Amino acid sequence: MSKIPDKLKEDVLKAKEKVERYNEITLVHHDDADGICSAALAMLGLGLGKKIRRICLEKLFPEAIRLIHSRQKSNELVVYVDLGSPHVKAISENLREGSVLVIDHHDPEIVDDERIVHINPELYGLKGESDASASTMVYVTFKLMGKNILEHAFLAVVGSAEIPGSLRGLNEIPLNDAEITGRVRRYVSRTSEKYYVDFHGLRKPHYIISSIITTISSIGYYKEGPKYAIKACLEGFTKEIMNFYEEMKELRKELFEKAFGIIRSEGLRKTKHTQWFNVGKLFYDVGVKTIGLFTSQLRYKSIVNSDKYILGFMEMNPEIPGLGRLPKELLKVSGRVPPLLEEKIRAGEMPSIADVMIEATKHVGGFADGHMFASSGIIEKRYVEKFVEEFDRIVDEKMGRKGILKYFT
Ligand SMILES: [Mn+2]
Repeated sequence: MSKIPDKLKEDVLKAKEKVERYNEITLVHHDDADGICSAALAMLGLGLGKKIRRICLEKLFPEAIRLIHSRQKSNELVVYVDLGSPHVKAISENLREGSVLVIDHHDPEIVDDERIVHINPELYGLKGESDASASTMVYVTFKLMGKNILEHAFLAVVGSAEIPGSLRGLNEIPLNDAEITGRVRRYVSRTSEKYYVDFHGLRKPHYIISSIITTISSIGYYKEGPKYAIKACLEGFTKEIMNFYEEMKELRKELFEKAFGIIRSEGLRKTKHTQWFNVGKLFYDVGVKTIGLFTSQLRYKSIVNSDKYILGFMEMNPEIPGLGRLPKELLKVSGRVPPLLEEKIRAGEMPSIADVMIEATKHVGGFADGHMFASSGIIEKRYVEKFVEEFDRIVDEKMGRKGILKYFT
């Protein structure tokens, strides 16, 4: 059982003081299952009676940070869950009145600002990608505050499904609590552990519940999907919500068929190191996660060249539900790699797709994140060709550097 770090206890005391001092709350959360479960747990911890305005974001756009804090009142606390840590500097710069609580597990920036309480496993010497999901951090925070959320520990187990392998570190705290309340059963075999969750009566492994929640929330992003997903966390999958889930699955299937149709008839556009396509406004009314899911599926198709990075673009609906409109015409880009290229990246013969994409987006005023084999970013629509050119150039540059290094090491 993981010990609770002293620094975390100190930060929770600071958070408690903020939560008690402010009577208006804006809760900003991510749109995947971890973000949804974090939001549901935060609502329970803050008190369902409290006035809470909720904003679900697919990405924490700089413009969104500006909008959120330009409207913040002096009696208002903005709580970020499952996002915010990588952007605390921007949050601090935009913060004018009121305070902020960030509870996240993504790689944090560090900022010295009394108005911001920042809770993140990485700040306590733990790992955000394995020791704690955001929902675990939210659960532990409110548990330490003395809030009665034991009965909802299972939500943190569902949120933790994004962490690969067995639940370890701080994730074991909600896991053990959920076992005590009988909402989760752990099955241990020689090779793995499985967690069966009693999700308001529906008994399924935690990753299945997690994927249902993500589909509802992200495919349904512009259709109040996040609201339904949080409602499901608090009340279960009612018939109404299950119908919505079926509709979203059907919608995704239709859109994917249409997108494959476009690619089959038009082919992929090829450059030295990339193969790319743009579905235009086809995914305009579903969440931007859709292009990532679609591009992932494309990796195994015969139309794909096994040596080139795959880049999928979609036009993004600039309206953020509950917040406002982003000022520019933006594209979401998802980068994936075919299996053979993945081997080359693993062997260090080709550069990590995230490394290339982070640099390439910067050159056109956008931003990106990700890891060796998958990444995503946002750029302005007018820069798509330039971005692909930059991508090619940066791959060459990184390969060249590696080429030279070979002789010296
Ligand atoms: Mn997360």
